[in-house]
Amino acid sequence: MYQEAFTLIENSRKIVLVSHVAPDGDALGSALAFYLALQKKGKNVKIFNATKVLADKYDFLPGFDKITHTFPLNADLVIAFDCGSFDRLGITKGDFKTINIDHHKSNTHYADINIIDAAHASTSSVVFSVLQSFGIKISRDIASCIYTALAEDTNFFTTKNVTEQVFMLAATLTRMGADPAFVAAKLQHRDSLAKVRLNARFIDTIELKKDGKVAIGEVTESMFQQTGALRYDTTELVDILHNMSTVELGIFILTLPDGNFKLSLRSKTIDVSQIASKLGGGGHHHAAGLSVNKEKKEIILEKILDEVNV
Ligand SMILES: [Mn+2]
Repeated sequence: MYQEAFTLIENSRKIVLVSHVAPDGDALGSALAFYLALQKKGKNVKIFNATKVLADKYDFLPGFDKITHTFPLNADLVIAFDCGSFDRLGITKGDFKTINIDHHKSNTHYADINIIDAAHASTSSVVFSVLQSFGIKISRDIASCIYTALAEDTNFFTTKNVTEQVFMLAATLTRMGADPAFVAAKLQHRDSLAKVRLNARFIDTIELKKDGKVAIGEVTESMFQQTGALRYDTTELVDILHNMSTVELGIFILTLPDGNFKLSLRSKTIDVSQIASKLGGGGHHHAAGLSVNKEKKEIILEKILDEVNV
């Protein structure tokens, strides 16, 4: 499959790299690593994301300023990163071939070539293998992108999929020039006061269900207006729920501008990927998400609670 992907890339004239909407560090780091690698190969390559305002904590990633929000014309190859389903790319199907590089168990294999490996802790780890198989030298900037993605997606090497191999990869990337303390400082020590104030409002909404085994909390549209926080300031809120000692499942509810909802699920043991997939979403065993129509919020919450037999 790596060989097929390599041939397709070699034969393509205009390549666009895309990651999922509301991208996290793994989505951006993976796409940027590939971008830098293809640029070095002399390919005509562009990097696109459908979300117009990206989290500024990623602004230190090499190539961040090259990300465009207008889908380039006349692409003959689109490569998707860290994205489990085509609709999360925020683009329409076109006259181009597709490659899908990901590590989500729930990935729907929507591309012409699908390089999906759920054994990897991050999409960037898959990207590392792919670039090595292509014989591309991993520069310091590429290593930094891959490392950042790996560190963030494993919650700084604390998730259940962190193995000896993950640390070996982190060590290799560090040897190649990634700087763990620099990355940690950029990602973790740059919160705005608005974000801290949003955390406080969110914490006030938390409710426990099922004898404290399920925690639900939400952020409404008015909280953004009250605090000045931005949508991407909410990505870690679900961890506050999941971090409580009695909680097996955290459910974070985010109200979207159109009144619909996005739910993020985090669990300690149960398979939330399966729950989310049944309801039209997807993700990993311990972390998943789904979109919910405004009329269906209570019904979907009931369904999720019914799935939890704790
Ligand atoms: Mn990922």
